[in-house]
Amino acid sequence: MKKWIPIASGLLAGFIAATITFADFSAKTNTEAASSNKSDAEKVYVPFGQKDDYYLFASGGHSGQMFIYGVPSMRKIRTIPVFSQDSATGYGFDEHSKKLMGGYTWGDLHHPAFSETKGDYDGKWMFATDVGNSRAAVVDLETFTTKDIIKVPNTAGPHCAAFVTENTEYMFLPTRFAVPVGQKYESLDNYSQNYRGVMSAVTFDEKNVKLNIAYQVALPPWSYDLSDAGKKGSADWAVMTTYNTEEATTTLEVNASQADRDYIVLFNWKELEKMVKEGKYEDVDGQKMIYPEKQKGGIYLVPVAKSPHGVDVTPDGKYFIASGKLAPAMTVFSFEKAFKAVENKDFAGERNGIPILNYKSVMEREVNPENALGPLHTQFDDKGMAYTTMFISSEVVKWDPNTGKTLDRVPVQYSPGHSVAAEGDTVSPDGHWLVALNKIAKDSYLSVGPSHPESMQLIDISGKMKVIQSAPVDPEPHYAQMIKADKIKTINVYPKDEKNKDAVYKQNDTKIVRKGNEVHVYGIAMRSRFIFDAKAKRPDVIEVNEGDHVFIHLTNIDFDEDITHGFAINSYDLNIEVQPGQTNTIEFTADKAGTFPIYCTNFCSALHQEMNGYFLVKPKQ
Ligand code: CUK
Ligand code: CUA
Repeated sequence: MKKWIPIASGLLAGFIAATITFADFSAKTNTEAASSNKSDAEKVYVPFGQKDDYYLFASGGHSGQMFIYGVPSMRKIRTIPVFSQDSATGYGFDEHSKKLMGGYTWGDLHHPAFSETKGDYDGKWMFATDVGNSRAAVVDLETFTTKDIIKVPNTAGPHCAAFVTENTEYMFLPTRFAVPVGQKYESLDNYSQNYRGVMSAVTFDEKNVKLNIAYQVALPPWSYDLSDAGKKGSADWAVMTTYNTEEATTTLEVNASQADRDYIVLFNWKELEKMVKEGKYEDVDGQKMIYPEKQKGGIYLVPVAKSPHGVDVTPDGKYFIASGKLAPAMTVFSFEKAFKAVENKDFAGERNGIPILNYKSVMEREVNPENALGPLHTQFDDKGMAYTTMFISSEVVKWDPNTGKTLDRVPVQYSPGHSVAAEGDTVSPDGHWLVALNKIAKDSYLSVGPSHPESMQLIDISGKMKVIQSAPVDPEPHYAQMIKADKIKTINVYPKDEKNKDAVYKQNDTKIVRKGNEVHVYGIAMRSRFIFDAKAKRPDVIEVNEGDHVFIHLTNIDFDEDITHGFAINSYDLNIEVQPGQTNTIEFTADKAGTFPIYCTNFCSALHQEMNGYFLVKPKQ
C-alpha cells in the first residue's frame, strides 16, 4: 500500500501564499489572449438574436442567491433570490416569500442541483441548501422562482448538499458542524458523547411542491463536507467525505488535521429507507432518527487520506473519487469492490459502531499528477475523463480514472474551487465546455478596490484544454450546474387562477374591504395605473387608520410577456413585484401616520412615471 502523503500545514500555508503571487503568470495569459486568434472569440460570441446553448446555475454563496449565466457567452441573465431578501424582485417582502424565508434575512447557498430522471437533468426543478441558517430550497424552472424552503432541525450547516439521487427520490443533507440533537446547550467537554453529525434525508413532493424530511441519521460528531449520489449500478448508494474525525472542539485548522486519515461515509439509502419502514428508528422531537450504532447494515466507512474535500461519482457509476485538500492525490475507489467488502465483512474494525472497510480492498488507485496540489472537485466529459480543480497550484488537470494517467492541464486565474462541465453530473455528460469557478480573480478585471469579484473561466475541452473566456461573478460560486438550454421550458405569463380568492382580473372587481382593524385591498396593476377600488373617487388611493393591519393583494392584469410591475410605498420600507398575470400579497401594520406616495418600481411603459398613487394613514386621535 502506498504511504499517505500529507503536507505539513506550514508548507500548505506557503502554497496558499504562493497562489497570490502569480501576477506575471496571468500577464502572460493575457498577452496570449490579446494576440489571440479569432476562432476563440467566435466560439464565445453569440450574435444578437441567437441564444446560448447552456444555462449555468451558479451558487451565490453567502449572497444567499443563485446566479444564472448563458454558456458559452458567459453573459449573466438573472439572479434568483433564494435565501436572502432581494428588493429588485420584492423577494422576502411579499407574504409568500417572507413566510418561506422563515424569519431569516440571509443564507449561504452552496451546491445547486437539478432534479433528475434516470440520472439525467430533467429541467424541472433546482434544489439548493443554506449553510448559514440550515435550510433547503426548491426553485421552479418554469418561472425561475423559489417555491419552498424547509428548515432542517438537528443539522447545522448542510454544506454537503444538495446532490439528488437518480430519480430525485432524496437529497441528503449531512451537517458541516456537529451539534447536540435538538441544538440544546451542551458543554463542549462532552462533545464526543453528546454531539452528533446528523444527516437529514429530504424528499420533494412534486404535486404539492413541498420539501419534507423523511428521516434523519445520527452520524458521529464529525464534519461532513461533500457528497455525491451513486449512479446506475451504484444508484442505491451515496458517498460523503468527512473531516475532523479527530473530534477536535477548538482550533480546527491544526487539530482537525492530526490523524493521517479521515473517512468517506458510504451508505445505502434503500437500506435506510427499509429501516424506517420497519420502525427501526427513535422518535426525536418528531423526527425519525436512525442511530447507526444500533441499526447496522446501512452505513460503512472507507478510510481516505486526511481532510478530504470533494467526492465525485463517475458517470458510469463504477467509481467514486475523493480529493484531498491537504494531499496532492486523488483516490479512486471502486463501488464494486466496496460492495464485495461489505458482503465479505472485510472490515478493519469500526468507529462509533460503524464498520470500516479495508482500504486496500476498496481502493482502485491513487492518482498523483506531478506538482499538482490541492485537488478539490472533479467533473467529467462525454468520454468519462475526469477534470480535477487544483486549488493550490491553480489549474485544472484532465486525467483518466481508468488508468490514472494525466492527459492535459491548464492554468486558471486563480485558485479554483469547483468546476462545472456541461451536464457534468448526469450519467451522460456532454463534454465541450468546462467552467472553472475561481476563488480569486486578483488582476483579471478592472480594479474595484481591495476586494475583487470571483471569476468564472470558460474552458474549451473539445480538444486540448484552453481558457477562452472569463466572467466576473459575485460571491461566491461554490458550485454550479450546466444544463442544455432546450431542457428548460419557462412560461411566458402566469395563467389566470380563478380559484385564487386574492386575485382580481377585472377593474370593476377591485375593492377595499375593512373588517375591524384589518384592511384588505384587492387591486390590479396595469399599464400604467394602479386600481385599488374602481368605484372610488380616487381609484389609486388607499386610506387606512394608524395601527390598521393592511393586506394588499395585487394582480398584474397585463398578460404580456416581460411586463412586470412593482409596488412600493415610499418611506414604508415596502416593495413587491407582480409579474405578468401574477397575484402577490403584501401584509404589514400601518404604524406610521402620514402621507406616503405609492409608485411602480419596474419601468413598464412610456407612462411608467405616472403609475403612482397615495397611501394615506390617518393618525390615531
Ligand atoms: S465547497 Cu469546495 S470550493 Cu463545494 Cu462549499 Cu466551495
Ligand atoms: Cu408599472 Cu412601472
